Amino acid sequence: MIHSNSELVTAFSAKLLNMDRLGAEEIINNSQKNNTPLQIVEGLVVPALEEIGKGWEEGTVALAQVYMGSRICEELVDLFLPPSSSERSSQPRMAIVLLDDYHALGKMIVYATLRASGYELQDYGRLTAKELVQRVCDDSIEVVLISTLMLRSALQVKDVKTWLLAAGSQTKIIVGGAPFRFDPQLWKEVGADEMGATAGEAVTAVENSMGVVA
Ligand code: B12
Repeated sequence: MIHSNSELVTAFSAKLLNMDRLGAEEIINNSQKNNTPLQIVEGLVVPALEEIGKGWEEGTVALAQVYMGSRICEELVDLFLPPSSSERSSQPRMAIVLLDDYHALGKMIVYATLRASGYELQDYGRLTAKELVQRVCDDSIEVVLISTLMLRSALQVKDVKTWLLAAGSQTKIIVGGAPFRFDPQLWKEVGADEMGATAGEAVTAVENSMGVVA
């Protein structure tokens, strides 16, 4: 398993930093022999991008490299995460959204993972808090998954919760993304019902909220 293989993560980050898409793809292809797609995402792609992000904070990596690295990952993840499961469950009515943020990769992975795990859900793309509340009410969504990578966006979940309650909606909110991993109490502070630190945990969070919804 990739788990704890920091050398492989560093090798993968180096390919991303050099914008060597073929080299990055080769590492993923080799990893597929002993790992599930989700293990590759959680054990290789996420830690590599975090390593690159640290480099950016420390000033050793340019924003263009962060951007290109994440674009390469988006393309590769799209290739190897299975698009769907044959046994789809459409219960409860669910949607996923990127809330006023441009960090799209996490949402894309959570969406693909849920679909691969048998859930059907709508992809709302990127919306503001106001737009999201409108869509959730119009579509009678029971569980909404919200991805944010910036703190400013994470705090807007509070508005979503307040406006949903004001509209009489009982929709459960599941949140995830960097701010919620950095501060383990934040999901409660913004009024979410569940939080997932990884795409795998998104599946558990949906199962938990189904218990609540039923
Ligand atoms: C790649 C990246 C970018 C890329 C994004 C490209 C893209 N298409 O996504 C680019 C270069 C564009 C970018 C831009 C910026 N970025 Co940026 N970026 C990152 C970086 C390095 C990695 C993010 C990433 O893609 N990770 C890989 C994915 C797969 O992981 P993930 O999103 O966390 O998702 C996983 C889990 O969190 C979870 N998950 C995610 N969503 C959800 C949802 C649910 C419901 C559940 C259950 C789980 C879940 O599952 C996923 C898979 O395991 C992070 C650093 C970090 N530590 O996260 C900074 C980071 C998020 N960026 C940051 C900032 C500040 C910016 C900019 C403002 C920089 C600037 N000055 O211009 C801009 C803002 C853009 C905007 N307007 O939104 C900050 C945010 C800090 C804060 N407190 O708000 C971070 C944390 C870096 C830092 N430490 O300063 N960035």
